[in-house]
Amino acid sequence: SYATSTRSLFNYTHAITRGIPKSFVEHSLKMDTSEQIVLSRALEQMKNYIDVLKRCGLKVITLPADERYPDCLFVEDAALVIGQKACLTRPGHPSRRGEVQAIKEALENLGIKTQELDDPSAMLDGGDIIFTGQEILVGESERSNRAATESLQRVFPEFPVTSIPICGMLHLKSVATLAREGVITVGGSEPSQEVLKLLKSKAKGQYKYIQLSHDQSANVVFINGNALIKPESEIGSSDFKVLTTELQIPTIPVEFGEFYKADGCLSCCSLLLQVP
Ligand code: CIR
Repeated sequence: SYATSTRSLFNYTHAITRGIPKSFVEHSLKMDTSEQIVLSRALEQMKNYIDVLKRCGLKVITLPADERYPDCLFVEDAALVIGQKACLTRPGHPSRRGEVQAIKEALENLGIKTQELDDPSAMLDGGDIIFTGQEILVGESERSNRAATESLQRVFPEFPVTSIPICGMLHLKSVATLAREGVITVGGSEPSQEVLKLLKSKAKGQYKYIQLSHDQSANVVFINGNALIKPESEIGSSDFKVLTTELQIPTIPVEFGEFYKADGCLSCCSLLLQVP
């Protein structure tokens, strides 16, 4: 069994999500602009995603979209929340900095204490952070830097903060996530294999690694004993089979193709919380 004493850290009561601004279609940041986002489909996929969060037992608070921030639906990037404490981030791309204020207010309204990064040179996107229950792994990317890692360590002295330099991907979580207690899924591209090597050599905790063929299959969301995964139509039958058999917990397929066109992964559209 993979069960560890950290189980309770992954039992959530609430999730914060955010509406999709119309500006998402044309103005969201995209590594590859060749595929046109279809807003109606994105809205449908978001609605279904929220339904799945509710099925996992969460009360979902959906903040209104802000047209000024085309990427504001990707709420994961604005904070790292562990228990009743949150560290607000300073998103690495300037167009996203303003997203954090609404998240700060929503967290505080729920009784979660927020702290800021204490170093003005810190840059951090939540998509670069994997909290494993044993430690905080932080991708050092084009969006997140060493100053943020060090600052994050001061906000969460109770967990080791381990920095993982990455390149060739947007975020650490674009290619690796904690799929359940003690289990990390990793994608199959060459840059992902580099990440796997670094995780094995630098992580302080002990993990089982599940290797997948496609990078986007590796973004799994672990909620209250369930794993949200992408459907077979998006990740192919072999990765789908690996996830549904090897995780050994119920898996829930969630379509997310419209968000992937803007480099969004399953985890990016929610902040998972334990509200007392
Ligand atoms: C961006 O480039 O910032 C957004 N278009 C995508 C952010 C995805 N965030 C995440 O996976 N945590």
